[in-house]
Amino acid sequence: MKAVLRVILVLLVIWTGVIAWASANEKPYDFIKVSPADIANCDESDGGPKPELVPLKDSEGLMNLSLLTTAKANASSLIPGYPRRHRIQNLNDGLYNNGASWIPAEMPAWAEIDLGNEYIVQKVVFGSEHSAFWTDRAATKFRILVAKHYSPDSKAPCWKEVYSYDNKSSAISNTTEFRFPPQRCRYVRVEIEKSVAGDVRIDELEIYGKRPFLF
Ligand SMILES: [Ca+2]
Repeated sequence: MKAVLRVILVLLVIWTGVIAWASANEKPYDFIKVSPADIANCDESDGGPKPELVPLKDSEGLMNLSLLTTAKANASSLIPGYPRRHRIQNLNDGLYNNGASWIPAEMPAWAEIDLGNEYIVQKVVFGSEHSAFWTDRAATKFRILVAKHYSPDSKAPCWKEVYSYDNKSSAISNTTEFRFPPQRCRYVRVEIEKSVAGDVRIDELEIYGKRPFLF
């Protein structure tokens, strides 16, 4: 019995050492840098609020993986006629509010981020506008899907649903958190089926998580 306990103790010491080594040697996350020129390029000609900076990590230390230099946004469509105000790349440009947002050309719609590599993801954050101004274009029914391998078809078996929302009496206007059990994935998609006061707007699609252990 003592021998077994001794082995368990040794394994615990080794495991603790491995964790400490991995933490001390973790590479820094390579985030995009939002410049004054990026902020100045936002289209505020509609009189809406100025763009606001999106955080790089949350209060728990999870990273905003959408702002990694490897992350790339994609979407089902884009509303025409607003080449600066509404763009697909505005989904992860690091700026909140209408002047730095995405709106699809039609509903239903989807917006997604390819993180560039696999990460452990456990929270998605989005809203219509961070500082309420127009109070329109808010999602009322949507799903959050994750995948390790890509398909443009949300019904493809590579996509796994990790969160669903359906409440027409409580539209997602403000920046809102959606949590789910940690998932190892590269692609994160928000598929929006319904919205109120116009086709949905997402001013920033934030994805929070971290690297897989020892990678
Ligand atoms: Ca944005």
